[in-house]
Amino acid sequence: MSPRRPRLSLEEYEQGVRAANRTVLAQAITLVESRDEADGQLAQALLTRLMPATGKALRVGITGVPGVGKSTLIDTLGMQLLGRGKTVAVLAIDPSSSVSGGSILGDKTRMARLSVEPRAFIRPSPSGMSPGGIARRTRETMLLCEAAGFDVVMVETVGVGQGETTVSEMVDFFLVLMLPGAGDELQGIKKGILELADGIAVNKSDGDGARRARTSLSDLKAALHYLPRRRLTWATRAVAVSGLTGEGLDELWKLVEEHRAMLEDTGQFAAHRAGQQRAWLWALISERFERTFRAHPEVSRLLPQLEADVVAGRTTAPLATDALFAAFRLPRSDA
Ligand SMILES: Nc1nc2c(ncn2[C@@H]2O[C@H](COP(=O)(O)OP(=O)(O)O)[C@@H](O)[C@H]2O)c(=O)[nH]1
Ligand SMILES: [Mg+2]
Repeated sequence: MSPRRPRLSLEEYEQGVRAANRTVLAQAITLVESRDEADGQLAQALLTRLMPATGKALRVGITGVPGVGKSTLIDTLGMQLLGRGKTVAVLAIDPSSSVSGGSILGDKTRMARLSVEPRAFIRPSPSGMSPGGIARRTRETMLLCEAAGFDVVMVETVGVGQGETTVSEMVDFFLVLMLPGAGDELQGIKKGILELADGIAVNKSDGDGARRARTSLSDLKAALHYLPRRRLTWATRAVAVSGLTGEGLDELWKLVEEHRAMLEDTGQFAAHRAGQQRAWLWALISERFERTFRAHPEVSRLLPQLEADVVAGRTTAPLATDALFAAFRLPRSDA
């Protein structure tokens, strides 16, 4: 950890977070994100203490290509929710800003109204090196925000690679934003994401875009009939919205609430949250396992050459994996 950052005591972190002290909450998130081992131990102790205070927020994941209007929509929706007496935390994960932080600033200015509201909290996080563009500690950050008492936690991510799978595993409602007229994509890359979506919003349905958005919406609704359902009790629904004007956001939020009520009424909510916990466990196991594996002296000695051989086609990935696992001295998993 940076020597300039004073480390608070466990009690100070706990009390500060519980009291929704934003400075302490931000410091606690930095602690949780830290790769320093002592920080990691303190972070785990803090999460253990705060666990009983978590689980009460509505967790919403919002995904879509850069420029689709996620931040703008979150700003407007967040303001509407504040108007209804709710408190809102936003975790904005930005894959492009792991070094400079440049576009993170962009995100904060896109949420210009929300970012100055005392009952809102915005945390931009660089996704860094995590697979799929997910910040390494998004789950833990979400739990800290819950312990601070936020009613709604929104996670903004760019739908790239495997990332959206992970976010859909963390949230209660997974919303995919689309642009009007992006119909072709329905057939291809977007299909995988759409199958994970609880709701889809065709955004920028305003001005010149309104007509195209309506057309897209009916295409989308037709296409949704052919997608496999994620659960029997919920058919993915689509709405047209404008994050800029706020048009359709009421309907969108009703959808989120209806979905939540459905999970509770059908007794699926507890299982859903249990699934999130299980996914968290396995994410941590995978992460630690990979770290341990890479740090193994023999593995780290062989890895650069084997990786280069695989890339150049001199050996195959399965053979290289065999060699590495032999080096790691583990019985080979025949999966
Ligand atoms: N017309 C229109 N433009 C929008 C809307 N939402 C966002 N934009 C514009 O689209 C651009 C990208 O928005 P942003 O919220 O940063 O997208 P993000 O990358 O998905 O977070 C900005 O120039 C916004 O002003 C909308 O609902 N309607
Ligand atoms: Mg954004």
